[in-house]
Order: sequence, then structure tokens, then C-alpha cells
Amino acid sequence: MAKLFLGLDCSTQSLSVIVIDHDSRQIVYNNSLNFDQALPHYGTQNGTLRGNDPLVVHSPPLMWVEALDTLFAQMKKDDVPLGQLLAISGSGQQHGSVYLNSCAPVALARLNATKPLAENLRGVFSRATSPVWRDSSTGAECVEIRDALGGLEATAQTTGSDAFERFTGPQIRKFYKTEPDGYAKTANIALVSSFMASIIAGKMAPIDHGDGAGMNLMDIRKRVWHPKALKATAPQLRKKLPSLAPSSKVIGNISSYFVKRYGFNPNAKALVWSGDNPCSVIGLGLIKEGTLAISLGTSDTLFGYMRRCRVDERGEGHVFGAPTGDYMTLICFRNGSPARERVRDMYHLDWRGFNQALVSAPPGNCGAIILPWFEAEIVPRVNRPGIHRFDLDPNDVAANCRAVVEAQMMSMRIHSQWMKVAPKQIYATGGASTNTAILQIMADVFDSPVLRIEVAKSAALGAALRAAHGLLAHSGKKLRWRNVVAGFTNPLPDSEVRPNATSARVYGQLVEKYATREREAIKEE
Ligand code: ADP
Ligand code: XUL
Repeated sequence: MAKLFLGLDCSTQSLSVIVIDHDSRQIVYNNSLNFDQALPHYGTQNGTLRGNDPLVVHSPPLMWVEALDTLFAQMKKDDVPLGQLLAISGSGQQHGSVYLNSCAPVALARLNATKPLAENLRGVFSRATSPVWRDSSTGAECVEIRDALGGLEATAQTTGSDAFERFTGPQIRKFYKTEPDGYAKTANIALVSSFMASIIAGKMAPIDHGDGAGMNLMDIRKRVWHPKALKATAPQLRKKLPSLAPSSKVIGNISSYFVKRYGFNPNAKALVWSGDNPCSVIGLGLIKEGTLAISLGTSDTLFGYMRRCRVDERGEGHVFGAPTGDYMTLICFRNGSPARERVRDMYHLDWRGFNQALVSAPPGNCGAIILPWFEAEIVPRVNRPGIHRFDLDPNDVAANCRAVVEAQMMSMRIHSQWMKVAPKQIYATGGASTNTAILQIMADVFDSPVLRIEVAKSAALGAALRAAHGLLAHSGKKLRWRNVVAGFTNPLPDSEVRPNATSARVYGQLVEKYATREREAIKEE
């Protein structure tokens, strides 16, 4: 019989599912439900709710609950053999938090299969909406937590990251300060990942070491809640948080709700969920050092596996737990695709024209540089948006197109140096990774081959692979991660872009000039 495993991904805009047959190394089903389109009564735009304050970005947790029912109903209709599934795990957008009252554990344990999930769980929230990772309204709380933990470097050494606005600790602190009654009524605080895992398992689920590291609350080395961080965040917090666990942990059997309503295998195991980035590390096969992933999406992110915990003392990058039991790093750059689009549109080009412009200027752009901070930047921290040009004529179309991509790649190289990883290869993913001209600049700046890998669903795939690994570990069998991911995570054939030695030498020098200009611009801010 086929060995089937299910992975879910509750992301910002959609709930996705992948079913894999692990023995034959095949994806046998995948589907996705877009929140705005499928559940318009929640009134979200791109999965989120916006109010008057542009810094506040929330989502309704009941929407995620209803999405689960809707997607499973579709799977039943599509004749997915749910009765054969052996284990289920999932991935959630990181940092988002769900606030539950004291009724939640009982409601989860007694889900009534004759009623929809949303009806079962409508009354369990002590806060109707969940702050998510796009929220950046907790600047004051970040300062308070950072100060209480002894400054930027100490905060990063303790929790794996400096205090960031989107991280869960600062978000919890803001809730406690601005809505003390709501905070007092909160008996349990979950992450998106642990909330969804709780529904599947029918009981409050642990938070795993990967997603737990995105909270500014976990001791990154000991993998336990850090007492000083809890104290700096809000009173009585320890009581409201679940336990921490490795992401391979089996919580129990799937809730009977899903067995009765959709015909799931009653012995299917429900595993702990993790964050989307830790899951993507598995879904992309990043299980040893030497390969980095760069995702060129709405934001550009650089991430990879890390064997030993090494923290960025400058507080720009993050260290999370990896599902392998080791670590992963992640750096998030806000001026990604939108910045490339801004320059493209400035000169009235399409992507073809942009690429022609890119290749008609020489590598290194004769020393011309742009700092493309169209929006406030996360890395490096730049609070005031601004475009800075050096030795660059604003009317020179080719040089400006080339400058923005070179700037992004050089910035990634500079700000990932703390990781001390010279990549042997880079996996490029995300919407802009289809653009070979951009990948050539990436290869030359990093002096490393770049291979394309299909990113769609890497988080859900990673979750399904984790389910396969977790079930085996639970039954006392050891399967090497290499064998878990084999056959699922190969780069696209013939997608390799090799670095050009002459161009790489040019960037080796230009990167120094870029770093100096960047430092000066930040000082002047
Ligand atoms: P998200 O992070 O929202 O999932 P995607 O990974 O889907 O985003 O990437 C979307 C982005 O891909 C768009 O904003 C667009 O700028 C970029 N993109 C799509 N095609 C190209 C192309 N040929 N060249 C450069 N960028 C592209
Ligand atoms: C990582 C981050 C995002 C979210 C949503 O720190 O904020 O990548 O996990 O995808």
C-alpha cells in the first residue's frame, strides 16, 4: 500500500495542501485555497485586514479554521484516499499569534462532527483578530524588550534575533499594554502553526523550536522559554504559552472530527507544525551547509541550514531552529521585487526591456551605484525611504536597471557575511527567479553557481516530508534526512547559471565601495 503523508501550509494569502507518496517519491495531490476568493465574507485583502493605522496588519483566525474544513471537503470530493494517510503535519506563516480563552482546550477535545469547524470554535477566541508578520506597529515594545534583555546584541544572543516588530513577543506585549482585559482573559497563546496543529490533534499543541525562535521568547541554544524574555514581555506569560517541542514530535492521533466528517484514517498521526521558513528548508532539501536559498519574491529572503548556532551580533539576521534539530538562518530584505518593478516602470519598460537594459551595461556598472530604498528597509535598518545615486546618471536607463539588481545582490552578500558560509551553490526561487539575467548577476556577485528550484508549495512539501520523517522516528526507525528529501527537491534540469570569473573579480572590489556608501548613507539618516 502507498505510504501517504499530508502537508498543509497556512500562509498569509492561502491554505495549501500536498499529499506525497513517499515510497514512489511522488506528489499525488496538491491544491490551494485563496482566502480572499474562497472566503470573501471575512473581508480580507491578500489575506489580511487593514485599519486606519497602516502599520497594523491582522487576520481573522476563524478564517483559517473555515479554510481547513473547505479544503478537506474539496479533497473528499476529489477522492483523495484520506483513509490511507499515515501522518499529517503543517507549516504556518511565522510570528502571527492566536489568542484563546479558557474554553479552547475543551472545545478542541469535543469537536462535533455534525457541525462545521467554525461553528465549533467560534467561541474560543479572546481576541477576534491575530496580528501577523506584516504588522510593524510594535516599535515601542521592541525598544522595551531589547532594553530589558540588555541591548541589541544580548537580545540576539539570547533569542536568536534582535527584537523585531513582527515577532510575537513584542506583539504580545502590545496586546497586554493596550488591551489588558483581553490579555487577562487569554488562557492560551498559540502561533498560527500551533493553533492549526491543535485543531488537527484536538488538543492544545506544542510550539516547535523553529517557529518558537521567531518570538523573541525562546532561549535559542537551550530551546526552552527564556524567563527574562517572558518577564520583559508580559506578566503571567509562561502560564499562557504551550510547551516547546522538536518539530518531529507526534502529538497524538488525528481528531475524530476529521475521521467522522471526511473519512481520515483514525490512526493517522498528528505531528507538531512549524513555521513556513523552517518547512521550506526541508521542502528545498537544504539539509547541510554549503547551499543557500535566495527567494526573489515580494521581499527578497536569503536563508539556509546552519549546523551550529551562530547569531548575527549586528542584529540583522535571524536564527531559527531547523526541523533537522539543528539551525537555520534567514535574512529578510524589504526592497525586493517592488524595487525592481519601480525602476522598470520609471523607464517605461517591460521585463524584456529591463533585461535588455541590464545586459547592455557592463558588470560592475563602471562603478555606478544605487541604494534602492524605495521603502524603509529591514536589512540594513533604514527607517526613512530614499534613493541614493553615486556616479550614476538618472537618465542612463541601462546603468540604473543594472544598478538596482547589483545593489540588491551586493547587499545580500554583505549582510550575510556573519553567517560565514561561502555557498557552493545557491538555489534561486520566487517569482523573479525565472529571470536569467538577474540570476547571472546573483551568480557573479556571490561567485557561485545558481540553480533554479520550483518554489511553489515548498513549505507544504516540507511539512509533508516532515510528517514522513516524524512518523518513522516515532516508530523507532531512523531515516536520514538525505533519504527523506531524495527525489522531491531536485533543481530544475538545465537551470544552472555559472559565475563569470572576470565579473566576479569586478564585484569583489565593487562590494567594498557599496558597503562604504551604504554605511555613510545610514549615518546621515
Ligand atoms: P510572493 O513573495 O508574494 O509569493 P512571488 O514569489 O510570487 O511573490 O514573486 C512575485 C514577483 O515576481 C512579482 O512582484 C514580480 O515583480 C516578479 N517577477 C515575475 N516575473 C518576473 C520577471 N520575468 N523578471 C523579474 N521579476 C519577475
Ligand atoms: C520570516 C517572515 C515571513 C513569514 C511569512 O521572518 O516574517 O517569511 O514567515 O512567510
